[in-house]
Parts: sequence; C-alpha cells; structure tokens
Amino acid sequence: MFKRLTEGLQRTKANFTTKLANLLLGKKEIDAELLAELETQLLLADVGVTVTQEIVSNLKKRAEQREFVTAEEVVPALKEYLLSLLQACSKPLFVTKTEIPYVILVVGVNGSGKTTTIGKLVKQLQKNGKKVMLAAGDTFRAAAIEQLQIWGERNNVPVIAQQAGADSAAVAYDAFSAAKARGSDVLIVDTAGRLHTQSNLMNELKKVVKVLKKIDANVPHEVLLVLDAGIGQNALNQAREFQEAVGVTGLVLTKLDGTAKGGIIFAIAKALQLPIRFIGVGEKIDDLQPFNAREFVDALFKDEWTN
Ligand SMILES: Nc1nc2c(ncn2[C@@H]2O[C@H](COP(=O)(O)OP(=O)(O)O)[C@@H](O)[C@H]2O)c(=O)[nH]1
Ligand SMILES: [Mg+2]
Repeated sequence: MFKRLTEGLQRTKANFTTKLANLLLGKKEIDAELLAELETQLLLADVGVTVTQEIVSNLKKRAEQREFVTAEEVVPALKEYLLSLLQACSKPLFVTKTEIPYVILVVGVNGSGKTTTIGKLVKQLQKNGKKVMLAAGDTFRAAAIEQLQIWGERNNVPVIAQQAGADSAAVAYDAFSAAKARGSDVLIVDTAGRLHTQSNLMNELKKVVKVLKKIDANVPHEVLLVLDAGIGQNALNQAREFQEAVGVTGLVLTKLDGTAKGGIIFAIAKALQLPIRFIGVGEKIDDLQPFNAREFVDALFKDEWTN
C-alpha cells in the first residue's frame, strides 16, 4: 500500500518535494531571496495562496527570531506544518452498524472518477464483510448506467437502475427501498456529473437528497464529493458549489498518480476543512486508499528528506 502510494505520488514528488529539497538542503542562509523562491515553488505546486503565505510568513518570523539559521533547519518545520494541515482532515469513513442501510451519495463533476471510485469502494466494503447495493443515479447517459452495472457484476452486487433519462431521484428512492427490503448494509448512489446546465445538475442532486430524506431524515449518511486532483485550484470552486447544494461530508481526491499538482491537497485541507476519506493513486482496485495524513506526507517526502 505504501509502495503504491509513493509510486502514485511520483509526479507530485518531482514537482514539489524534490524541488523544495533542492532549494533548502545544503548549507544555505535563510534570506529574502530564498523565502521568495520558496513562495514561488509552493505556488507552482498548487499549494495555494493562503497556505503558501501562512508558511512563508511563519518561517520568516522564526528565522528572524534565530530559531533557524540554515535553510536546512526549515525542513522539519515545513513537514510538520504540512502534516498538521492534513491531520485535521484525516478522518476515515466509518460505516456505522446501527444505520442500515448506510447510505453514501457520491457526487462530483463528469470524469472526476465517481463511478470508478464506487467500484473500488465496493470491494473494500466487501472485504469488511458488508453487503453492498448500488444505485445507478447517473441517468444522463445509457453508458453511465452500463458502467456501474459492469462494476456490479464484477463485484457481484445488485445494481438498481432504470433506463437512461429516468428521474434520478426515483432511482435513488427505489434503491433505498430495495436496500432496506434486502437487508443491505451499505447503499451507494452514483449520480450525474453533467446535465444541460450546472444549475440543472445541482437541482437534480438536491432533489435526490430531498427524496431520500422523505424516507429517513438521516439519509444520506455520507455525501462523498469526488475531486480530480489534476484540475488544481478549480477543485476548490467545484467543492464549494457542491457543498452549497448538497452539504458534502467527505472528499475523495482522485488521479493523484496522473498529476504533478498533488499539492492541491494542502489547499483543499486548509480551505474546505472537510474529511478526506480516500485518495486515488491509479486505476487498479487497490489504488483507492483510505486517506492517512502521516502516510501521505511520509510518502511525499520519502527519499528526499530523511528528517
Ligand atoms: N489514473 C487514475 N485514473 C482514475 C482514477 N480514478 C478514476 N480514474 C479514471 O478516470 C476516468 C473517469 O472516471 P469515471 O469513474 O468514469 O468518472 P465519473 O464520470 O465521475 O463517474 C476513468 O477512465 C477512470 O479509470 C485514479 O485515481 N487514477
Ligand atoms: Mg460516472
């Protein structure tokens, strides 16, 4: 798992940790030039303006107080700061035994990795002995329904679906009733990521939530927003929109393997303050990993910094 994580983070490592290591290691003085360079590199790694400014001004102050003399001494402090940012968001998804079925609504824009994440998640839940059911709530295209059905067959779990163009709230309602009737432990509802307009999409998602709440006010127990790490700062705007429409309770950050912009995770942690439940570091089933802040930071800094 840790090996997959380090491999998956290669590009981000090259764009982030390797460059920072080159900048900070060796007996260099901490001066304005070095701090300016550090600022640039953090921004280029998509860590975001807020986090970058906070880091740089904090380090500057500590350098002025002579807490650090050489640039190398900054390294542990930087790692510590990044870790603390992520630790605040390191809360694994906990599927309760009392809420049956435990309902997970999966949202996110088209192509972010919702359906694939669901497929991988099913496998993990099954490993933990859970009986899972899926709902094909992305009714926008027939291919989207089929894609979920293929994952259902692969994992041998039932998929509640209607034809393309059907009302996704009706699919979710049917699926919830079916999951109750058949004693499923977990129901995962897939949704569309694109409709004719963005406001149509948000209205559809709101309707899905409203209809589910008619049966049980506590449902969905988890609204999982899937974000493609490769889109950089746009992820923040997307998250805010979904947050406003349906109240996101957890995040999945996918495609960290395909991007050098993995530093976005720090911007996301700082700006959204939402639990990061899983990260995607590849297309294989084990490439969806429960998020662990310390492991993530260790993987990112592995071989670059031994401190
Ligand atoms: N490399 C990589 N590809 C991923 C990851 N997660 C999803 N994908 C790919 O992203 C594409 C879109 O995924 P899909 O689940 O269909 O997105 P959806 O439209 O949100 O349901 C597919 O080709 C997936 O295989 C990941 O973590 N890493
Ligand atoms: Mg999909």
